[in-house]
Amino acid sequence: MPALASAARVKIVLGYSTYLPLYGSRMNKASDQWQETYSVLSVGRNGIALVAVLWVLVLLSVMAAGLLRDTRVETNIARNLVENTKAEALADAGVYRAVLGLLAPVDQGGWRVDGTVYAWAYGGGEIRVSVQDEGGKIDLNKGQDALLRILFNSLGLDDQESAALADAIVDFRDPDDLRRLNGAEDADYALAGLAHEAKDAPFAAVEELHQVLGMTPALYDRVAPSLTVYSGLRSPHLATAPRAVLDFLSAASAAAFGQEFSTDTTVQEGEPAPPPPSTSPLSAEPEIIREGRTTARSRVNVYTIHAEGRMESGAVFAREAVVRVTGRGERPYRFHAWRQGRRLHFPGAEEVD
Ligand SMILES: [Ca+2]
Repeated sequence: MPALASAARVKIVLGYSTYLPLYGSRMNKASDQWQETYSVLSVGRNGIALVAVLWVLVLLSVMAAGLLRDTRVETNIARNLVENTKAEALADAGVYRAVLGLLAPVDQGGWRVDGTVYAWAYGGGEIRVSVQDEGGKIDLNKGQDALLRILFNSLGLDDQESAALADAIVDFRDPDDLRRLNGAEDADYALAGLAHEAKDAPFAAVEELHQVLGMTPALYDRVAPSLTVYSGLRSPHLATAPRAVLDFLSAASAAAFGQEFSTDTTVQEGEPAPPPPSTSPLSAEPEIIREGRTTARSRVNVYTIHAEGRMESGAVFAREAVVRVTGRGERPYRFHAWRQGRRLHFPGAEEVD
């Protein structure tokens, strides 16, 4: 037993002694492999993690940049909106200041109505206003067809086109359905595929000219500043006529048409061109920066006020209003139209959307 026990112990010892080194070497070998594999895996994992972190950083940077840009754009939009609203308020203030100027006669400090440009500093910006006497324009409801023909002729239309448009305008406003030689009544509008007919009633606004057969938007833009529905005069009051009206009248034959126009005019031949707008600092009171040619006013008492407000940021807003000034009672003036106008007095300024 002792021998067996000894042998067993030896075996056990041997077993251990032979096994343990073996086991140890296996363990060591496995451990080495593991270490090797692990180190390879470890390097791979570290690399992947690094790449992932870099991608996340890139993604975050892109998101941050996008957010920053969006914020900047929104801030700009908000600022532009505020500036544009301020410019609009300035223009509207200019309209009311002009009405005040129209309530007084010119010789008592009242405003001129011949397109003279007034300017003053106000509310952190600048206001420029001009007033045009509607009496100086051609009345769409009263203007004779001959006058309308010359008007379209002077804009480059040939004789036939001019006659057609002039007749179509008269047909549009006259109450009957009798077609003039070159005109257009209901049947012609239907033939042209238009949904509307001739109005057979006076023009309520110059904009209705768009509905007249043969009128194009481009032609309308050119002719509209010379037209009105407020004067009630058969021929324009020349003293206060806008430059466009005078130009076409002077281009026409004075011999043929001169006697058809009213002669209460102070228009002088060869008058100097209006001076350029002043660049000196403005005062808070309206002052003339571009003079017209007359201090006359027609007896129509309806005026188009063109007012523009400009902020220091460059935001500009143009307001156009048509006002009838009576100076009587509780309502000494009444607006016929109130719309956004085209920029005339601040050309080249930054457009703010
Ligand atoms: Ca008619």
